[in-house]
Amino acid sequence: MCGRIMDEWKNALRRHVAVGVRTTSELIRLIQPGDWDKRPIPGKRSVYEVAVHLAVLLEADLRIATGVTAAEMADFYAVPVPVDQIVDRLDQSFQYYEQRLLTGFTTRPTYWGVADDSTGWLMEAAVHLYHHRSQLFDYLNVLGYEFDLALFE
Ligand code: NI
Repeated sequence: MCGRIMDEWKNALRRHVAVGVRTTSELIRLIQPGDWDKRPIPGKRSVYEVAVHLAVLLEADLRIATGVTAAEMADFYAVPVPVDQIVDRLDQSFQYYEQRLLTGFTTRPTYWGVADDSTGWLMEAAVHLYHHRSQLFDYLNVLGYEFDLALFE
């Protein structure tokens, strides 16, 4: 692949992930104190759990992509994220993602045996972010939130 095309897809991916992060932050900032523990879909993640999952997944997925163990990921997920730090944690994950997007990284099979290259993992993390942003968007709608947010640019 020639350098210019490489830059094009990296720039495009960074732009779309940045939009996903910004709009996710806007949704998280809307959440009222009494709603964090609600489960709009019974048996599925709470509002808090979806927000924290969104905050860490860009970093988590790229760590998994480097072949870390299940125990290392359990430690990663066990770090508590207080409600008032979720947006900052999301920004931190985006910085982690952006740095690896720009510099590249070496992948190894996941602890459950899936192998992919760095491009595949960067795409996976992006669609994963948008998947859960949609989940949070739906949760807030079900809970009666009214907001006007442009989800795509
Ligand atoms: Ni997920």
